[in-house]
Amino acid sequence: MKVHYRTCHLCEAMCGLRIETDCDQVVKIEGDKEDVYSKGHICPKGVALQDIHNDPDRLKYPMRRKGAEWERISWAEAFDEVETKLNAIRDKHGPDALGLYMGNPGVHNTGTGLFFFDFAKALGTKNRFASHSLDQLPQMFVNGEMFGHQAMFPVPDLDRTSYFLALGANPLVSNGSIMSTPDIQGKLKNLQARGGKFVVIDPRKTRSAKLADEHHFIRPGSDVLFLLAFLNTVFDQQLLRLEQVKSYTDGIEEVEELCQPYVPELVAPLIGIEATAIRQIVQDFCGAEQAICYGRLGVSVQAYGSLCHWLINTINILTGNIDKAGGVMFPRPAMDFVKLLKHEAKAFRWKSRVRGLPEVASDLPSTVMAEEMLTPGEGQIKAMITLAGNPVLSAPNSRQLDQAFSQLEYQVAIDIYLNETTRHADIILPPATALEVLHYDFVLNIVALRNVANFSAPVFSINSDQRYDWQIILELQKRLERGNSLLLGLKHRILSWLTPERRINLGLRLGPYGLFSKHRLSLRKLKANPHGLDFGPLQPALPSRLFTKNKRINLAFPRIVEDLQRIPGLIAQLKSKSEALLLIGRRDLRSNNSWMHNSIRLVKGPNRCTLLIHPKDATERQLEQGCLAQVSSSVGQIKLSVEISEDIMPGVVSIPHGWGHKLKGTKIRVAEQKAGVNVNELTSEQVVDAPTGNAVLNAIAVQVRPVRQDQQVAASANAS
Ligand SMILES: Nc1nc2c(c(=O)[nH]1)N[C@H]1C(S)=C(S)[C@@H](COP(=O)(O)OP(=O)(O)OC[C@H]3O[C@@H](n4cnc5c(=O)[nH]c(N)nc54)[C@H](O)[C@@H]3O)O[C@H]1N2
Ligand SMILES: Nc1nc2c(c(=O)[nH]1)N[C@H]1C(S)=C(S)[C@@H](COP(=O)(O)OP(=O)(O)OC[C@H]3O[C@@H](n4cnc5c(=O)[nH]c(N)nc54)[C@H](O)[C@@H]3O)O[C@H]1N2
Ligand code: SF4
Ligand SMILES: [Mo]
Repeated sequence: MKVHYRTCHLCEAMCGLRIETDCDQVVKIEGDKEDVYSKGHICPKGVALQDIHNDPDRLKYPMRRKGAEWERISWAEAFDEVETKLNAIRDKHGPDALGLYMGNPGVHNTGTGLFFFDFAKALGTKNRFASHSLDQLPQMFVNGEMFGHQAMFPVPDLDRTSYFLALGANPLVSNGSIMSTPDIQGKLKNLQARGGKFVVIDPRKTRSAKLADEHHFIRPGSDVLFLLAFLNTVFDQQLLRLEQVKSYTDGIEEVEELCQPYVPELVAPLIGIEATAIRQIVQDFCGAEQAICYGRLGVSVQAYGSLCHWLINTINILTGNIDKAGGVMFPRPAMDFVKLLKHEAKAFRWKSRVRGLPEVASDLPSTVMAEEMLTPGEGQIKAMITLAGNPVLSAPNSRQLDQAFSQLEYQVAIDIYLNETTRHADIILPPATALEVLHYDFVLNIVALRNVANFSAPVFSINSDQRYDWQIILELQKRLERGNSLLLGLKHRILSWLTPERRINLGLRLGPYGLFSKHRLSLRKLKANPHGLDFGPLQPALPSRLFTKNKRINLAFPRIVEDLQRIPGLIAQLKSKSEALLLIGRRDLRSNNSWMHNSIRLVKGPNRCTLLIHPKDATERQLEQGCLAQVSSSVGQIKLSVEISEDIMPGVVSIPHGWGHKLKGTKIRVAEQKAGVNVNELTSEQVVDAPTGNAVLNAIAVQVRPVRQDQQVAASANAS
């Protein structure tokens, strides 16, 4: 029997795992109590890593479509075919005819992360997309404008704070996002034990809200007004604390003027939080020694995502809670990904062809992906490469996207499952994954609460006919990159020599704890410390860490000032009476977006893909617990069973995403049995956050009605 120590790559929490194996079998997976960062924490998904490893449906070898069937082919044959097909399409239609979409696990996968950027550039296409435009793009945009770099995420220093205000986040279930927090529950309880306060603003009384000292329901999509009223009160009651930030912050007076109209009394009836409660939150926040305003998906994937995140940052800055212990801070990771990506940190250089939505950090928003495939003309996408992504379930208006994928001339999928997106592929190139790959979390350490480093060697070796993700990406780059052949030959030789281990070693040695520091960090040193190394809590880093040209933060940057012009329209909309219910999302501890439903361990038990609705709204619509309801939006309709609960705000309903596995041609047999329905058949790609084009997946107007008994029989065949 062997014991391995490994960082879990599934979510952002970076839990250390202790894995016992016997030959090629996992015997046990538990939290590693000695892990410097997670100290033994684990969630059900960490244990289910073995299910991915053992999954008989997991793909390991290249497959080529042969009519409705698939045939296994060799890697050489697969690469030859991809090279021929993609080059032919590019020769005929130009580089933008190749589209590329990278999904969420790409960020959690060291090999992919290390080789992706060069590969994407080599393709030479403007049609690049990523799951972050279904997620944190507004945060990235605001970071870019305020701190000069899209990856400069302010991270909540939870261990040392005394007030934590969370909007649109459910960290007890997500395990923290853009805030890598193993055992977030423990951290929040410690905060409460220190006499601190945890406050949640969410249209649903989530697990996090139940732990909180205070929870306020808020009308979905209206947070921007709450935050404007928050800032208005800060100015009005002179609660600013500028000592620290004044020397490097501009635009304070302009911000004061911009939020002047939004007094708590104006916004209160529109958002559903009393003016006195808003003022009290502001007073408590500003009265706390250290406080954090934090927002995640609920305030990011909504129509005012950029404004919300701008206001959140501005609140932290103007109340003196940025760059100080217990406020929001900027990590100094051992391999400094933020610095390494300095040259990628650009935006607004080109626009999408059809709708004119902007590029940020070289990607166009995924909301334009379908139209770029479907609209004829120069620059139309004819072939797609999907890498660790399942946009057919994850992106808005997924029916349209499904159709767009189905009419492509060619699709290559680098993926481990034959699922809703990859079923359209002509060829699938499956990489080794999970317990088979090395891991060093150079991406997530930019959002970690401490500066830590941890290296994981593969637990299992791979067969000679499997390939690592980075090998696949590099081979594609070699075959598709255009330029001077001599120079390219040299470049590709260097890239091949720079294996993941060499890249990590270089990154560590040249990083802040490397060669030029007392720590002398190297990969060898990390390997000798299997529970990781801890370089301590986050340290103040401003203004030197700023990437803006003048090393200053401009609070009132033009793009956001312009976006504020949408607020009167929002107010008018909120004042008008509507019969519609507002749809929001929901995450479950045992899901991971769309792709972990093939683990029996994770999907067993009652159906979780239900419509959560308040008793009052259910009664008004004659909906009963467990009955089938039809939910329709301007885009589509789905049928699913009703779960009545007081935990959801009246006027709001919730459906989780990542379900809807019963599409023809997939091979995810467990998931197909617990198929659920796809909420993104209701969301629209046309409704976006204006400055970025980010998807709007919350606050969707829907109609809900019961499905008549005679229709239920037919529908239940589709909604298990
Ligand atoms: N309505 C609604 N929609 C949402 C959300 C929501 O809250 N509500 N959330 C959004 C968010 S935050 C996100 S991040 C997106 C996610 O959107 P996507 O990233 O598009 O979707 P995932 O479900 O993460 O799909 C991951 C894919 O990667 C594959 N995969 C897993 N591991 C590996 C690996 O090691 N290598 C490779 N090559 N492939 C692998 C899986 O088989 C799967 O096909 O969904 C978004 N969609
Ligand atoms: N178990 C599990 N963990 C995950 C994932 C998963 O699928 N499952 N996915 C991972 C990914 S990709 C991400 S991005 C993170 C996301 O991490 P979080 O953002 O913490 O997770 P969510 O559960 O999406 O939380 C969003 C919250 O916003 C609320 N909300 C919806 N609309 C609004 C609104 O208009 N205003 C306000 N104030 N709140 C609103 C929802 O009720 C919900 O509680 O989680 C990661 N971790
Ligand atoms: S919380 Fe996240 S990192 Fe930790 S075990 Fe669960 S899935 Fe893995
Ligand atoms: Mo995400």
